[in-house]
Amino acid sequence: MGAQVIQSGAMTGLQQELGLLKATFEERLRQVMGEADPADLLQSAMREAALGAGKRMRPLLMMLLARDLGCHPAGMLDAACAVELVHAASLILDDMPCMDDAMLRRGRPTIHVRFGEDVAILAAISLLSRAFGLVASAPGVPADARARMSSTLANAIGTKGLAMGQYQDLRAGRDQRSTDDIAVTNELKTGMLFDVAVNMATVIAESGDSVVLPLKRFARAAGQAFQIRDDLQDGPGNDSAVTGKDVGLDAGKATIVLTLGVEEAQRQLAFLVQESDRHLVGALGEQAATRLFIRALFADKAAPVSAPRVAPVAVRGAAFVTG
Ligand code: GRG
Repeated sequence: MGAQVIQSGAMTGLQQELGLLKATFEERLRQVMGEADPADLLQSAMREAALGAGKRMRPLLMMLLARDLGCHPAGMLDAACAVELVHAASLILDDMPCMDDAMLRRGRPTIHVRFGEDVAILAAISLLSRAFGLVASAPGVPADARARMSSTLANAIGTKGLAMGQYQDLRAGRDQRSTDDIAVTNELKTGMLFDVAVNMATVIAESGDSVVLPLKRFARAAGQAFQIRDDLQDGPGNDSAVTGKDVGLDAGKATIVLTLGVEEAQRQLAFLVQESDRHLVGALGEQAATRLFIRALFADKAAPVSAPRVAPVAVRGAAFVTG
């Protein structure tokens, strides 16, 4: 059964389930971030970055994957919070004047605009620290699984992951680059947290290679798709009142959208979403809730136009640490 014939009843069921998972996640994240203390600027900046109105795509993906792999989603809660905190730290840093110099994020002033650059940097570091603390002490998860998850997260943040992807984006992003080179950057800065989500879910579920390998391929395709989706939101025709963030910051940068044009980028995106679905079916079967989630995530941007006209964006996974 292709993604296009998934019944709408299944979609309604998913929406209900997602609502419950999201509420459970938000409650745990609020607990983790502690009571508000307006006198403590560092804690306020951390809370603002973590508790702002994000889509929570990564934690929801992790919890749904856990469920599709036969585990209780609650077992993923602290690991899911950890990944969201790493994501929040990356957004703080990405928005700073020395990087993208953004003013608006999730419909509100960016963290450095509101709290100052000094507090923003310290908040990002403290969120990373809290993330590792959560993984190291995740309740109900065996010690060796916690150690593997910590290692996965550590690898994903540094020179084989987000930091390197961001470095390439900032320092080579203004040069003319091949779509393959841009894809590697996107894999590092965006795809890596999809890979972490898959790694953590499969570690907790103790999955074998027949599940892990197709899920890693899924992570690569979905990560590429997600970055194209994000780039499409930066271009003409978007309104920051709708997207909640500055529009036009990518002008002059080498992105898939600016290199191939909006229409071809949409075709590439649709292709990558199909690829993601194919790998999800291979790993989890046709009835997996994760399939519906991914389909819904991209529904607004992956209009099924036609097949890509240039070679599809590489989904090589060359940059990933494992698999
Ligand atoms: C040390 C964690 C760390 C990072 C240093 C700054 C940096 C290196 C990396 C930046 C990576 C980055 C921001 C990539 C873009 C990923 C992306 C598409 C973000 C948008 O994610 P959404 O749409 O945002 O899920 P919401 O607001 O919904 O959570």
